[in-house]
Parts: sequence; C-alpha cells; structure tokens
Amino acid sequence: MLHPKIENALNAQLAREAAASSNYLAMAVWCDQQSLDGCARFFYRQSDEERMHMMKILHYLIECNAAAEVPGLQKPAAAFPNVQQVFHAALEQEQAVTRSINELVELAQECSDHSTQHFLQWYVGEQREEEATVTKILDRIRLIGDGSMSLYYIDSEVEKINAQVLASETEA
Ligand code: OFO
Repeated sequence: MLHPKIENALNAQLAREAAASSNYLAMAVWCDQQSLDGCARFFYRQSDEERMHMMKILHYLIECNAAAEVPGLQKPAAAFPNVQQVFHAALEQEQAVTRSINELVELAQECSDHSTQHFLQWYVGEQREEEATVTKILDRIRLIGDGSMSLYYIDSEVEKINAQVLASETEA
C-alpha cells in the first residue's frame, strides 16, 4: 500500500506527464505548419513518449492498488516566435519535470518506499537523456546561427538527432 503522500505526488506527476505530452503535440503541430518536418517528427515522438511516461505511472498506481486519476488538460501554447524558442520551451519543460522527479525520489526515500524509489529510477535516467538531447539541439541551433539557410540546416540536424535517438532506442 502506498503512503498517501506518495499516491498524491505520483498522481501530480502523472498530470505533469500528460501536460508535457500535450505541450509537445502543440509544438509538433507548429513545426509541421512551418514545414519543419524533422522538428515536427521530433516533437510528435516526444509527445508519444510523454504519454507513455504517464501510462507507466498510471499502471504503477493501479498495480499498487492506489487511486489513479486521469487528469484534465489545459490548452497548450500553440504559437511560438521561432524554432529556437520552441526548443527553449522544451528544455524548460524537461528541467521542470526533472525537478519534480527528484522531489518524488526524495519523498519516496523519506517514506522508506523502496518500491517507488526503484520505479522512479527509470525516470531519473530518462530525464538525463531527454535534457541532453534538447541541449544538443539548442547547441546546434546556436552553431548554425540565423542566416538565410539556417532553418533548413536546423531541421536537417534535428532529423539526424531523431535518427540517433531511434537507433539508441532500438539497441536498448
Ligand atoms: Fe521528459 O518528461 Fe516524462 O518523465
């Protein structure tokens, strides 16, 4: 049986993952509408991943015989000034999720909940990878600069990073 504090915190995290999925979907749509196909693919995949993160928590709560609440969603931001800002928003979102996962781990430690600590380790690793990937994309965007061909090169670089992420997921 989960401690009520853990049950509440996991439900809050479940809602954060759902919001992240919805935010990424809006980013994907924006990129798609700008014909940034590589960036759109990146965010569609991220949106699917965040939904999977949400579902993992949902199934964990059910497995633990705890309450699992399906969250309501706020309308995500749908307009962005440029592609750099989309990836900045993505990094900020990942950093916020990392903070909340770390707080959850600390709460599970305080409650001596070894099962939840073990469950959360997967998220700790996932957050490290996701922050690293978005940081790499922002570094490439900075290197490419904002010359006339920059959007084309940025999109091609993101497409390469998509291929690398997919290859590493297939290996795992
Ligand atoms: Fe990257 O947010 Fe889920 O865990």
